[in-house]
Amino acid sequence: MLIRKTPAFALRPSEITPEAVYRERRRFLAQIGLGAAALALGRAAPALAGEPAMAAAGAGLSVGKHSDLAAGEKVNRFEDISRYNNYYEFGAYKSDPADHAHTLRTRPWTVDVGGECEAPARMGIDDILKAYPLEERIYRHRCVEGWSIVVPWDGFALGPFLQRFKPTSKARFVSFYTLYDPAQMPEAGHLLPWPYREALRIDEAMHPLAFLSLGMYGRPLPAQNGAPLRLTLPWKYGFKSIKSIVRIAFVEQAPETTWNMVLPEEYGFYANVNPGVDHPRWAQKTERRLGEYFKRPTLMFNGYPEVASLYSGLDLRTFF
Ligand SMILES: Nc1nc2c(c(=O)[nH]1)N[C@H]1C(S)=C(S)[C@@H](COP(=O)(O)O)O[C@H]1N2
Ligand SMILES: [Mo]
Repeated sequence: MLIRKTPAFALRPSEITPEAVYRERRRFLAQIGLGAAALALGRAAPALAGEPAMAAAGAGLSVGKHSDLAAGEKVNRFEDISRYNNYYEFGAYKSDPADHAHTLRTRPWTVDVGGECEAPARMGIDDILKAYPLEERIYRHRCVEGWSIVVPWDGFALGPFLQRFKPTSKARFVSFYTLYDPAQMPEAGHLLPWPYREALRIDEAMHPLAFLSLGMYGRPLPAQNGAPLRLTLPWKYGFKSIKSIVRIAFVEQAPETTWNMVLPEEYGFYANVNPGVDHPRWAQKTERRLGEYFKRPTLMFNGYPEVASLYSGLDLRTFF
């Protein structure tokens, strides 16, 4: 069986590359007489608040409210966030999505919303963009592979958007599906069951932190970051934050989710960030912030304790 053989994608060669790059860089700096502290500063210093948006491509978004929900932690540079990605439809290396996702056509784009709801609808992306005032939220993002980033996302709360389709009392869960089009996505067809799919319990989806991102750094999302719209769920491991959504379905039974389908022993439905529960291949106690050298402790719920009440009935040691 696939799962027992340790599939090729489980290796994630990209996880090796950054370490090698850092070691090489450290050796080089040591040779020219700079130590580890200078190394850390060398990458961290340019991440000034105003810089990323100016470096980003595309027309600016009109964003109203700005909320820093990462406790003033330094925002990563746009160049890092748009060139170090997980988007398996475009390849398994961190640089693949940036190199290949330009083939993704984000106009026209529609999102079908249906299932257990009174007002199913198909919405065009430009109507979704106008549905609510855009706000900026600076969130931490923690990937289960052990790296993390801080990103200023532009979009709006997921809950009110879902409410407009009037979910019925049978809507206990909500599913999200990424576009599946091998003509635009060179690697869709290998590795995973497609389309990529994710799901939330309905009360998780309605939590005010659950966010629908349409942009980042004040610009429309780059394709590699999940254009034209993706989820952003800051208290969950990154794989829950599904990209390039084309379909949303309200359902009664717990839906299938991509990584849980492939490796159920490794990826649970909830996938809340929890430093107390290790993934079989990656310890979760610490993480490496992109652009920093030293690891930092991982926080319960990724530092968003306000979601804890959603899980009061669950044993968090078993609910990965
Ligand atoms: N459709 C789709 N969505 C996806 C993924 C993917 O491979 N395909 N990868 C997930 C993972 S593992 C992470 S960590 C985040 C990465 O988002 P970023 O590239 O914008 O940082 O996207 C998530 N959403
Ligand atoms: Mo991830």
